Amino acid sequence: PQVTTPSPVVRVSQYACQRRTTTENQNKIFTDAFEVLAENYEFNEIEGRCLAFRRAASVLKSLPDMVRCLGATEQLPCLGEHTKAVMEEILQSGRSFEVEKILSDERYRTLKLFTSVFGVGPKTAEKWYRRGMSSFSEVLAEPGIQLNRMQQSGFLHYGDISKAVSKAEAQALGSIIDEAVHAITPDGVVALTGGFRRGKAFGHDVDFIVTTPELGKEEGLLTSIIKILKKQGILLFCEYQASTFDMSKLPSRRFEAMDHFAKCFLIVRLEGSRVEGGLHGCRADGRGWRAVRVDLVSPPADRYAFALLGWTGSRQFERDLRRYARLERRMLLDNHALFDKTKTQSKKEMEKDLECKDGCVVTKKMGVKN
Ligand code: 8DG
Ligand code: MN
Ligand code: MN
Repeated sequence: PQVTTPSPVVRVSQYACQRRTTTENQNKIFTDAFEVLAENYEFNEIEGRCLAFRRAASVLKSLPDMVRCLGATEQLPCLGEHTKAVMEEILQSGRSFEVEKILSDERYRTLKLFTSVFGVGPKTAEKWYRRGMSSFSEVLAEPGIQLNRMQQSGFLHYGDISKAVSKAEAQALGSIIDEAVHAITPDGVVALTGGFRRGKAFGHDVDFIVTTPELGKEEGLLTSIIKILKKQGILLFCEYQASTFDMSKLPSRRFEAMDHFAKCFLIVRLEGSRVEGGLHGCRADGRGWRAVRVDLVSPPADRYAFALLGWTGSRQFERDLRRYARLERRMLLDNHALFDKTKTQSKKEMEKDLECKDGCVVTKKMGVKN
């Protein structure tokens, strides 16, 4: 008789940075549903539940196979009752009533539409919705509304920048940035980061880190790149934020999602002739170019590793990496540096951390946003 050995119990870590995850998501049917729920909680400013669903999605994305019965989730971390109830419903009927209700909800649909515009966050979207608007044409026709520069460009290039950017397009932009940087300084460094560095085939933008090996020489690098792109006539939008980085002020008390390095958020005109295999998706209007969102960040060379790690993402991976550093290694990680906390932390803070670690749920009340 055949002896069946039980399949080995694979322990899945509660930390995304401790889980091997491919770009192949076998559990899209669940994670798509979770994302709708998370987003809806985000719109309603219920941070804890939003995070819980994002965390659950991240766990399912790391699994090599699709979950086919609820029993298979027993050993998995970060899946609460609500999450499991949604999964059960999907397993039984292929859909979730709660998710479908949200998807047909007027407020959710409107906020989702408005926040899809570059420069429009949940606050602005909510404001427009409350004033009774539910379409772009209503927003654009409303006399009392002052769009900022970013939002104007967001609407102007909406069709292009809401379309996914392909790897070939990211590479073409890479060579444009590369050329600009090397025209400024021959030893300049350009690294593709964000989703494309993680191996994704498509992205919503293209993220680059640019710097110089010589410390201090990176100052002014971004403004010089911007000048070159402008001169080439391919800069459709640019918001530049100068560096506010000060090593002597680190580590900052509160966890920071954003960093202090010089950065710019751009919309770049990309010629199809520069892209191997042409532009992604066929163009009905016969234009030979498309607009692409590009982010550039420019840390000093000695902060390069931390900036690269921080900008590679995913957001969940970054959150868990910092949480892992804090709770399992007693260290503080951000986009600038890694600090040993054991020397500086008070007893009270230490106890707080231990609570977080055991509970897995990090609430707002604890004052730790991660
Ligand atoms: P996508 O563009 O394909 O949608 O995915 P992504 O590349 O993972 O997302 P992203 O929104 O471009 O962000 C890339 C990483 O950059 C993400 O882990 C968060 C990180 N990041 C920072 N600081 C900042 C910042 O100031 N602005 C933005 N937009 N992202 C930042 O660490
Ligand atoms: Mn990106
Ligand atoms: Mn980005």
